[in-house]
Amino acid sequence: MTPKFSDRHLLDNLDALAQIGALSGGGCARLALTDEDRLGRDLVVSWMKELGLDVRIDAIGNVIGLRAGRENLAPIMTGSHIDTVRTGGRYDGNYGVLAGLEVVRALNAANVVTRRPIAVAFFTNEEGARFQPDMMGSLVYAGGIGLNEAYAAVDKDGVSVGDELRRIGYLGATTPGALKPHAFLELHIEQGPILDEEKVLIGVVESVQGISWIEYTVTGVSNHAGTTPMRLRRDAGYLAASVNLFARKLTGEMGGNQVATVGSLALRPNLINVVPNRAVFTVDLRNTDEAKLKEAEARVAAYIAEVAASERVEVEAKVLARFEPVIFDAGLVDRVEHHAKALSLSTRRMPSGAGHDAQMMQRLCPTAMIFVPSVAGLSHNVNEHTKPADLIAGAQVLLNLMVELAES
Ligand code: HGY
Ligand code: MN
Ligand code: MN
Repeated sequence: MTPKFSDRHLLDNLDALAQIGALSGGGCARLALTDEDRLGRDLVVSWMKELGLDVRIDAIGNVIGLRAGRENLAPIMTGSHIDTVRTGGRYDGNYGVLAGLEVVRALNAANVVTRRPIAVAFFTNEEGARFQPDMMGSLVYAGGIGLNEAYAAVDKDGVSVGDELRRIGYLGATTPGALKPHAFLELHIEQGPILDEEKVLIGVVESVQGISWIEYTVTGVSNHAGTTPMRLRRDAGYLAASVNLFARKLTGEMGGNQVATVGSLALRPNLINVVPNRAVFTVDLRNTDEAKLKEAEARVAAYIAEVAASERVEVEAKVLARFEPVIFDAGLVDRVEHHAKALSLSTRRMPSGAGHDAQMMQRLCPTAMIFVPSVAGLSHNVNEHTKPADLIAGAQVLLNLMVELAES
């Protein structure tokens, strides 16, 4: 008999977690390793302990709650993240972690001990909003970067990951990745408009698109806004602004899945009557096709070099994150589709436009993702919303699939 779970707990816990770093409009802000993140971590750890999970914190602050199985085998793991962006919604990441806890609650309520252990995890700094790269905790877990490289990452104020982990009390003792799952599942909101527009209930995620994050530092010459003729300007802000326009034009020319975002831009001295002598901005490029992503990167770099020469400014580029597209395990993707259809839920196969911890876990074990619709495709926005019935449906698919895998 496959256990059903209590809808109330999932919705109530999502609500309770969203109160930490609450934003008007219903979202929450818990940037990685801030005090808000610590409070969110403490709350979820307390829920893990209430459910009888053996809670382990690893050396990059990933937290794993383990439920023993009948046999001491590699676990079936589910998880996501509970850190958010500054304009975070309440479902991004949080939903997958809390639904994982509901899988445990349902098994406890049904007094079911599965053959394999069950693990529920949240990973450190998935968002990459404060420290880069994103998916940092799962990347360390999967052996993608070393601990020291992760510890050395600093935010805009020069504060490091290592110091912040220590400060909030989450620099744990276990070795990241020591617990290698037999399979990994991540339940997540789509964060895009496809399922909502097509009125489909479950996204069967086959892949995650490639991600390129580059920070550019432009150095020009500050000058008087009124007296300096245009021919004499070395305007750092002009280059930054023109890259944004170029990137938008480039996506139109390339078509397909190519997207481009200049998400952060800081000018100095940032005054109305001074030609900026410094601009620091980021370019986020993504594509499901690695060759096309490389083409987009090359065209942006060539454009920047051209404008830098004509504007006589210096440009320094720093790669903040670069991940190739990831294809999930085909057999596991099929099982996601099977369990959704077995619940008479409409499905469609799709790539993920957003990055996720699952894309790192696929390096370690067969991995797949389950999407539920985002109303109007909104995410990284306080008005992010998914209908309660859709949240419950996605969690039931997760539960049914995990029970099947935990008996394998
Ligand atoms: O940027 C992303 O796709 C993820 O939210 N870190
Ligand atoms: Mn997320
Ligand atoms: Mn996110």
